[in-house]
Amino acid sequence: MKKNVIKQSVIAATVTLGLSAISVSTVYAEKVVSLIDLNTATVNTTTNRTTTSLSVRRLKKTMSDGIEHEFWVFCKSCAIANLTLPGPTLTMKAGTSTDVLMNMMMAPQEGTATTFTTGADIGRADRSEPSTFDNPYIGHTIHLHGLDMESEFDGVPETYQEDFGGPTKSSVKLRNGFTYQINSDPANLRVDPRFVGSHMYHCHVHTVKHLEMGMYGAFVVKSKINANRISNTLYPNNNNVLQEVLFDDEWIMMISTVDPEYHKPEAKDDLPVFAKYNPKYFLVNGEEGDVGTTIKPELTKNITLQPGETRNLVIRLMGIHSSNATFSILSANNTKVPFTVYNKDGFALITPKTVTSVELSPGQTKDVMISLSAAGTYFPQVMFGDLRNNVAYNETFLNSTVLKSIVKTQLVVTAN
Ligand SMILES: [Cu+2]
Repeated sequence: MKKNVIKQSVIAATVTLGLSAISVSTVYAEKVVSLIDLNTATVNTTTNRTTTSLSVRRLKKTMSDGIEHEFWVFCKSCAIANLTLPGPTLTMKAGTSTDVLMNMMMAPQEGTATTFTTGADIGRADRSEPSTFDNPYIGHTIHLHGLDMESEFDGVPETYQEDFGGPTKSSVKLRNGFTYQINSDPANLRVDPRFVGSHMYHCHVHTVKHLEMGMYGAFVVKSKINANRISNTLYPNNNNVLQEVLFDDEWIMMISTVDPEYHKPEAKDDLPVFAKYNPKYFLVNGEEGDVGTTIKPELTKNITLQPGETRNLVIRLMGIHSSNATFSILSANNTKVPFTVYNKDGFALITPKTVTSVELSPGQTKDVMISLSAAGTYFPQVMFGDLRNNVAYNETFLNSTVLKSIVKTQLVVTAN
């Protein structure tokens, strides 16, 4: 069949709700998370491959109830002012290769800090007790969630083949840093064209604790043919002609939860706290929702339409939460607006599905698209529910204090 490339998707639900045009004088600042294109990173002169170096730092964050909690976040430029939860968004083209260096340098993790001054450990800092390196909770890794990686580069300590000596949790890779090769050589294609879509990366050391502490970020695979392809699949239009579906704008929504018990310094090793998860804070892009009808600027997306223009916005839902989540888009008069799901877990659905809400389980991603052709304001929102019974969290859940368990965001479409 003829490949017909057109800009506008015929599959995505075209939304013309006749919302009254609003005059928007305020330009909100969407939350800025740094974007690292792994393909344009510095070329390492020894390996001749692009190399990006990530580190880990502590970030103190004051939540909406005024309580400060500690997080651990990935960073590239790690001055305190640059630290974000989630960590930087990583993007690369399918069919390319790159290296990501996990450069340690965060202390302490789960104990008191010591900075080493001698031998090969100079400058390295980690906890001082116990004095052995047998504690599995020293160090960090980068795990590309859902991508096909060789176990050596998969960031899962339990399956490392350390120095050909078999798996060990006290790997030098965890302690001193390690270069993860993300390859796409033809013989061993690991980031292949099927992966075009949304993925996530996270630390896989003592995963429950380190995820909870904030060690995650978006990993977006783009098509080499056209970076604005929503997937590498061609879809039939109304005339049964295959065509690519392109987006114009993208909005990442990293969905996560916080149980403060996990953030206490004493929450380490395998304490009983890890058996019971009771989130108190619910986050989209590291931000709690606001109360009532107020929407935080950080949770606002602005789209401007030129006369007669339709723009396709892909919303990349990434679930790194430890609960259930339901995503929907509300109109200004509270009706659910349809959108189309194209990818699930970074893989194209055979048939895109137009719906008015989607569920997102822990570890899932979904790429959904909405076509915008008229001025108006939409309210994409995430409702959180208990993983054990899918009951929506509310203020009296299990007698614990739960804050703002619906995170409302805002999509402001302005027509020129
Ligand atoms: Cu970690």
